[in-house]
Amino acid sequence: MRKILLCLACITLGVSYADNNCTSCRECPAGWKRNGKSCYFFSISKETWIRAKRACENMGGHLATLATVAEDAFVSSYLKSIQSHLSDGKYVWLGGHDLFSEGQWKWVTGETFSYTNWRKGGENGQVQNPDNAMGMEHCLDWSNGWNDNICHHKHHFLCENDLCV
Ligand SMILES: [Ca+2]
Ligand SMILES: [Ca+2]
Repeated sequence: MRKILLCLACITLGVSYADNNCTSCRECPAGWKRNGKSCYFFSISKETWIRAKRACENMGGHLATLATVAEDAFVSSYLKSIQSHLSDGKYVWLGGHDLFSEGQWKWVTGETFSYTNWRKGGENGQVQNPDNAMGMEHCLDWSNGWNDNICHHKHHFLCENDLCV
C-alpha cells in the first residue's frame, strides 16, 4: 500500500526515489517531456540561474544535465521546437557551471563534463565559448548550442528528472 501511494505521489509530482521504491513510476508528470529514462520540464517563466536551480530542486529534479550526444540532440531538438513559439526564448539555463573554479565546468549533479557542445559566439561567430566574457560568465545556457552566460541574468530554464524504471 505504501508503495502504491509512493508511486502515485511519484507520478503526480515527478519525484523519483533514490531507494528505487517506486519501480512502477514509468510516466513523466503532465507537462514534462520524456526521453528515455528522463523527463524534462521547460519553464515559461524566467529566473536567475540559482533560482532556476532551486525551482527544479523544488520539483524533485535538477537543472538539465546533458551527458551524451544523444541527450544533447534530443534537448536541442525539443528546445528548438519550443523556441519557435516564444518571442524571447533565446537562452535557456542548463545545469552546468564553473562557479567554484574558472574553466572547471561541472554539472549540478557533481559530474564533470564528459561531452560538450559549446557554440561559437560574437557578431560574426568569431568567439569560441566558453569565453567567460568580461570575466563574468559562469553558468551554462543552451542557445542553439552551449554558452557560458552571466548567472544573475533571468532566462527560461530546463529541469530534468530521472524515472525509476
Ligand atoms: Ca566562467
Ligand atoms: Ca559566453
